[in-house]
Amino acid sequence: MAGKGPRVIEGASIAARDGRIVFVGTNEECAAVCDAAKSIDLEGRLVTPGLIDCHTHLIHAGDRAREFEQRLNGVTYEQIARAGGGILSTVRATRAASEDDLVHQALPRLDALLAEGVTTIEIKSGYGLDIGSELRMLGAARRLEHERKVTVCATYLGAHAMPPEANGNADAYIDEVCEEGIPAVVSAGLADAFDAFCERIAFSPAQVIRAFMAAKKAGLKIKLHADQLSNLHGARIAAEHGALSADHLEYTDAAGVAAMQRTGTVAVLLPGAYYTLRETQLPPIEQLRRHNVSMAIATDYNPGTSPLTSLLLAMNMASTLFRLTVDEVLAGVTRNAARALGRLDEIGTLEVGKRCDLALWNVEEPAQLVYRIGFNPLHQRVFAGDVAPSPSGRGPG
Ligand code: DI6
Ligand code: FE
Repeated sequence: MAGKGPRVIEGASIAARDGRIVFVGTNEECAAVCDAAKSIDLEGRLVTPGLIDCHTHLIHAGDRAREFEQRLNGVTYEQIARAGGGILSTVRATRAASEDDLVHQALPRLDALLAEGVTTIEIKSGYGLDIGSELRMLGAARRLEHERKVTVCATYLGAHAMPPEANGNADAYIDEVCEEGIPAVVSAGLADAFDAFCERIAFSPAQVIRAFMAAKKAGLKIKLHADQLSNLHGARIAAEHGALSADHLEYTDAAGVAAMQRTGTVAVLLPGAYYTLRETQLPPIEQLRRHNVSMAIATDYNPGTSPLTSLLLAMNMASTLFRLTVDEVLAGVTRNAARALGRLDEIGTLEVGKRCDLALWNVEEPAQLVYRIGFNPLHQRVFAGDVAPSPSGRGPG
């Protein structure tokens, strides 16, 4: 697939030099212009850009299996959160973990994603909620780049939940995020973007706006967890402040969609959280489509509401639960996911000049990637031109 719409080129060749794509076209055209030092015959396999998981909370300690059980017994996510469980139980475990612990606990989750052809992942902080712990989470996220062949985009989710020591004073906590947290992560060079959770159980629109202003002033891009559980007009607020993306969007209204269209804010859809929470309110897919808002799909991997480390399953859910087409799903984990990270000039499509991040699949057509459930047809992953050993252990060719 290359160019504007997802487009399948039959009998295609891709050439790369120094980690970048230098040719995409037909085999015949390639034979005329390419002088390959090394070539691999993919025997008709489908090649897509390396997949991009543009919204995860991959770094944390502990898990929330108990809480999962409570929810099965009828307790709601909101009730658990208000009783000091939920996000805060992960905060306690994460604060107690070293950076090494955080890296080691995240690696199996990362490996599950890489095994499905993911080459770029966004990772948020937000389970530390004090400056030291947030920096440790972001440091651990960055370290994953040294442990594996993957690009990590790190996001400071300083306004995820209120830390217990804030004693319910959200305004004072937001002051701390603005005056100390943002400057600390920026001077450590540990974050590309800032994110917040705009919700009744988290932060109000006014508080989010205050944090956005500080983040933008410090040179961070912004994103927002918007309208997931109720409509606080998060999508509109995100768009009006120039956010790269507004994520979740189950309760977004027409004004929110229109605002996103005006500013080109990407809609990041997270069917894993929708599924886990047994949500019934669908994001406004048809309106997003009609307004040409770019839609991305991500796992939202987190221990509470989306313990999902399969982007392929998120893709299947996006089609079955949200009714996205195959083309929309593929764009959602490639081009539009790149856009949601502000990296479309670098990754997300197969175009000359971009990094040669590829997923090579044991399928012939894109629909086969989306419709299977619990099956991984990855043949090989290519990161910056580097062919990783295939998941089955077979070499290339
Ligand atoms: N929305 C979510 O779904 C997650 N965070 C957020 O802002 C939940 C995080 C958790 O429950 O640990
Ligand atoms: Fe999230």
